[in-house]
Formats: sequence, structure tokens, C-alpha cells
Amino acid sequence: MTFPNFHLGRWLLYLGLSLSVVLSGCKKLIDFFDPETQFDPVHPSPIPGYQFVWGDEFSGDSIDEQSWQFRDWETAWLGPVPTMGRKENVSVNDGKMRIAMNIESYVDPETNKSYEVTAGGIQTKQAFKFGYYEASVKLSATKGWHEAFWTFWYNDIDPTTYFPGWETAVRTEIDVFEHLADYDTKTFTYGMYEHTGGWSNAAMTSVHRDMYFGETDLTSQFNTWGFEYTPEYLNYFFNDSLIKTVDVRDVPHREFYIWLSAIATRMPDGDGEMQVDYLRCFEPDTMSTAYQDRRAYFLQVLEDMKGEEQSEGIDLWIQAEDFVDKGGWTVANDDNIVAIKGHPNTTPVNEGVRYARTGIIVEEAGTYKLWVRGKDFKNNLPGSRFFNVFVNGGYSLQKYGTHGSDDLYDWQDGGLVYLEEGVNTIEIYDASLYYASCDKILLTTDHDFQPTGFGGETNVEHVSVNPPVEPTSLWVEAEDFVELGGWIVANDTGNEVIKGHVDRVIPEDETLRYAKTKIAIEEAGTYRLWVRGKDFKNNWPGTRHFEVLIDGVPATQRFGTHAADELFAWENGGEFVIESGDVIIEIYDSSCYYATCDKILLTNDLAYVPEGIGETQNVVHKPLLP
Ligand SMILES: [Ca+2]
Ligand SMILES: [Ca+2]
Ligand SMILES: [Ca+2]
Repeated sequence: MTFPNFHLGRWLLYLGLSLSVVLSGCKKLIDFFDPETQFDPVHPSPIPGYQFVWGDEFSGDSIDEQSWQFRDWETAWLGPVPTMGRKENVSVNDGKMRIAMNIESYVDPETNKSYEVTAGGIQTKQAFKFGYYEASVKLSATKGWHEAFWTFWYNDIDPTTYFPGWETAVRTEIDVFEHLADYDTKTFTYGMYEHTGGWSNAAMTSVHRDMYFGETDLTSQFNTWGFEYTPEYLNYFFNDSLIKTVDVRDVPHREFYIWLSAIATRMPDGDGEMQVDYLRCFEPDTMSTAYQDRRAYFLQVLEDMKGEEQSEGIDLWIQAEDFVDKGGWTVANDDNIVAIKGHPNTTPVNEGVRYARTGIIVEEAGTYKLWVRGKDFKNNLPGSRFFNVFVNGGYSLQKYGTHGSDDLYDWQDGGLVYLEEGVNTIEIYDASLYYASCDKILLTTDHDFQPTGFGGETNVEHVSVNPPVEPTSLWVEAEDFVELGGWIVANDTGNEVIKGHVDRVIPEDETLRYAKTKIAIEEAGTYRLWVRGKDFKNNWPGTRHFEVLIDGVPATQRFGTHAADELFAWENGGEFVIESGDVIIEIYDSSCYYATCDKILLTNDLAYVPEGIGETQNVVHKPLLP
């Protein structure tokens, strides 16, 4: 760590410059960065409102272990090839910190585990929070390595220094750049994650995520990446140009450690080296005019992101993530908004899950203009992440997520649709099965209106429009069972029934007590068994009992024990979980005393209660042996 102290004269110069930029009404951010005030190789020159606090120019011949900690452990969760981080892979010479990324056989002496690749990196021992941070880095051109300049809420595997409540709190990660294993030499990704679910059940959600596609080679020269982290906005810079502003007002703000590191995420194509010229850290002078002017400017940038919020007509703003039925789409944060995301280059087994579906309640019928806000990349397979939107089932060839504009998310014109008063159905169809993302839909009676930015707040009521599932009710006549055993078919007061043994004469052949049949169950699920049998209210009620078994499982209820006013009545046999396929039903003569069974019902409408003689038989009785 060798760095001259911040120079007051230079600082005053920035204050003046930044003020004049704002006062002149200049909106281009590049004007904040006057060539006069750019970094030179030796002297730090902060962006307005910040002052240098710490850095490392890597001008010695070893890592300053007072300031840095090595990433000297295994990383295995990010790919098929576990990487051993080694202190020995990090060196300092010629003004650079170098991480050697090696294909080599290495056995960890502590665990005796063998590795095929080694790499590593360093993390600051000091924690930082709000500020401006910049590193100059030259990446490896060898594919298979994953290099990164990033922040994390821990700096080693010892949690004793973490913030109180870290075990369960949402924690954050800022990736200033990640150069993935198979990226070309001009592309990187960056973004911010929230880690939720606590220490033991950690999950990640994205605050935002973006990719940078430029003309600058990242592997043949040093380039600078910077980020400006404030309680309100997060700015990303590449080679002194602002590339993204993100609203972080709703994000929990944590201290972090700064990491410069590399691992393999597959077997690399060869050895590589990541080089870092410097890391420089600046803290905000929040009371300064320069900082306040800058803040005002970026708060306006955040405000401008919202775009037009209303037209001259009736606007129905519909968030995709509010759809009642999202099918196979998942809800995710992305680029300052919440969106739903389709399948990631996979084909679902069930076509139905390609639809997200909702009903919206419309107060005024009429012709509305449809607008859809979806995601596309200008420079990375533009137009390939497409989806369709159908209003009231109308078929549309219009694809969304195909705008190819500078912004990740943009509005596309869907033409005119007619909305009825009352419930109207909107469907989002995952047509590409390739990373489709939909943020929001607008239906407006102002046909000249063009939405921009995020658009207005949601103002519609969603209702389910999924067709009600038709229940399966299987009506089975006892007299049609394929094997009757000792039961006989009879007509009893107008009912075709089967009757068991009489006078408590138990047959020697136990099988004669069973009537059996086999029917097909098409819809797996939970079914309720109902049985219509005979009992006498005033003449030995409950004595003429019989049992029913479904695939060998007896109902807990005995039948013919209802003691109802009517001779025949339905009795509830409880619930059975039944797989699809053939099921065997048995009626067992448990009393051998005039048991009488008319009909059986299996229904997955668990609330249904049959009455009278029930419905007509609707099953086929199949031979017990196929
Ligand atoms: Ca250096
Ligand atoms: Ca949305
Ligand atoms: Ca019957």
C-alpha cells in the first residue's frame, strides 16, 4: 500500500468543476469526468464528492498481508472442476498483482484431496461500505477461467467479524465484473445479488444483472472497472464511462470486503493469468456540494427511469409478476424491476406450463392499444428471447422481447385489442423457451400514447381465469362386478343389488365372501369412497354389514350400518390416494347376515355428497387377470 495522501487543492478543483457542470444544465454524465481530473498512474483523482482513503498499487514484491487475505480454499460449487485456491498462486512484481491460474496436479496436505486446477485471489481485511472503488485489471484470454472483481459480505471463512445478525439477514454482493469461462475477450457480466435464507439455507436473488458487450479487448491491455455505491444508487463504470445506474434504495446496505479472484468453472483450455495494476478506494464526503449535486443528478436519473406513467386515456398497467397463474414462469428481480422469466433453454414436458395466465377486470369496454415491456440484448443474440401475449385468446404473431434496443427492457407495440366489460384474459406464452422475460403490460385507450421506462403503477385487479377442473366421479354397480364369489344378484325394492350370505352362515371357502372387480383410474389423486348399502332403522340396525377394499386397503367404515329412514343410503368410506392405472375393488361379506350392496362411487370431488340412487354407471368392469 503506497499512495500519496489526498490533495486538497485538487479536491477543491473538483468541487468547482462539478458545480459548474450541474449549473450549466448539462445532462451528459461524461461531463462529470473532465480530462484534467482523470487518474494519472500515480495520483488518485476521485470522482466529485469522494476522497481517497486506501488503495494498493502493488508496487512492492509481495502481497501486503496486513491488508489482504488470500483465497486459499477449495471452490467447488460453481462448476464441475473444483479449484484449489493457493496463496502460492498470488504474486506481486513489476507493479502488478498476478493470480496464476494453473492446470496442475495438486494435493492439499491438510485434506489429502487431489485437484487438477489451482488459482486463488485476495480479499481486503478491511470492510468498506459506501464509496467509489476502482481497479485496473488485465484478464486471461484462456477460456475456462472465471475472473472477478467483486464484493462480498465475508472475507474469509471465520464469521467472528461479521455484522450482528448476519446469520439470518439478507446480505449483498456486488459483482463489478465477472468474466465467465466461455466469454469472449470483450464481454463481461456485472450485477448485484441479495443472499437470502440465512447462513445455512442460502439462496440468491438478483437485484439486477447485465452484460457488457464492447469493442475493448479485456485481455490484451489493462482496463479500469469502478463502482460507486451509495444508499440510493449504484453506478458501474468501465474505463471511466458510466455504464449503468441501479436503484438500490430498497436494498439492505452492508459492509463488504473487496475480492479480486479467479477460479475454474470447467476444465480450462490452458493456464492463465489475471493481473491487477491497482485497487483504489474512496469514501464520500456527503456534506460536500459536489456530492450533493451529484446525488441530486442521480436521483433524477432514477426518477427518469420510471418513464411516462399515464396517457390521456384509460390506462391498465398490468405487472406480469401479478398474474394469478404463472405456469412455468418464475418471478425474479432484474434491472430495477420485477419480471417473470420463462424457460432457460429447456423444453417443458407439459405444454401448458408455457403459459402465464390471468384475468383482469375492465370497467369500460372498448378498443385498447396493447404494449408489452420485455427484455432483449442488443448485442447478444438479439431477438432470440421472444414470447407472445394473447388477449382474450386472440392469436397474435407479434413477438416481444425482440426490440434490440439499448435498454435491456423496452416497450413493444402489440396493436389494438378489444376488451369486454368485466373479466378479460391475458396470457403470456413462452414461445422461444430461451430466457424470455416479461416485465409489464399496458392496455390503453389512448392509441397515440407510447410508454417509456417502467411505466405506471399497477392499477388492475387480477382474478383467476383457469378453467375449473372437471371432477372425476366413477359410478360402479355392485351387480356388475366381474367376480361375485358367494354374492348373488337380486332385485331389492327396485334396486339391482348383490346380496351376501344369510343367517350368519360363514362359508368354508373364505374367497366366497369376496366380490371383486377392476376399473381404470385415469386421473391420479385423492378420491373419496361412497357406498350405497342396505340397513334397517328399527330391525337389528347395523348387523347386515359389509366392507369395501380399494387395492387391498379396507375402508375404515363398515357399510350397511347407516340406520337411515330409507332402506338404502350412501355411506362415506373416507379418502384414498390412488395412482392412475387399474384399481381392484372388493366387497367383503363381513357379517354373512343379509348384507346388501347396490353401488359404489369413487370421486375426487371430496366435497361431493351423493343422493338417492346416484348416477348411471360410467366405468368398464375389467377382467381381474389381464
Ligand atoms: Ca500497479
Ligand atoms: Ca414487472
Ligand atoms: Ca346396483
